[in-house]
Amino acid sequence: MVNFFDKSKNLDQKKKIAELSVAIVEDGMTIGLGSGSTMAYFVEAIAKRMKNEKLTVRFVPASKFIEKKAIEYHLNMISIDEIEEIDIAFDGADWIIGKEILIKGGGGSLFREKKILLNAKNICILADQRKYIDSLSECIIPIEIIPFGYTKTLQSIEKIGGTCFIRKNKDEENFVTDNFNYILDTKFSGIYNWKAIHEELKSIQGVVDTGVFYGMEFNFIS
Ligand code: ABF
Repeated sequence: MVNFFDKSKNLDQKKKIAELSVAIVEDGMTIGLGSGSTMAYFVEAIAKRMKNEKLTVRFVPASKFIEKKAIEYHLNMISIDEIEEIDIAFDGADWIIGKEILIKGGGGSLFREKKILLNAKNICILADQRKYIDSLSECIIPIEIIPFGYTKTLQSIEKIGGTCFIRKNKDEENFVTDNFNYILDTKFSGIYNWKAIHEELKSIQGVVDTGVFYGMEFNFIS
């Protein structure tokens, strides 16, 4: 089974990719900030660039984690509800399948990340080569669900072939997303049409969204 959480962090490569990516940012842009460890490096790198150049850039953070990082580096932030559109959204990914499907959500921010990417004119995915795969015969899909009645939602997902593990935090309590929801890390075995799985999951009452990202034009920086 492909396990999200079993990846070496490979931090040097992530840092290099992040430092490469900030060159794309232009004065006057509104930039979407996804979440994850590579994006934390991106915040550091863009803050350093902005210290040396006079750039006016606004940032739209996709998670409380990256918002905290951006505050630490004094980036000018704005809410997604205050802007028309995002010029470029930068984000990481857990798996990249054939360059048209991303599997995301290892950090638990999938809903907000998807909102940012869906409202961006351009999308840059920062990911080292390890994340590129041709297909996944087995994969863990993070699914964000409403806490009320979550056991029933879980049973509905298992009825369509998922094996669900409710994500726990470091205190062994149910992990709670920035939207006060739960995450079910769900294993599906056998080569699946991940788009069909996503659509089927989205039709289950109680499911907010899944970590399957597609139907967007992704640009990749590796
Ligand atoms: C985020 O980036 C999440 O969707 C995903 O879990 C994470 C993976 O990237 P990294 O390896 O940089 O932490 O967008």
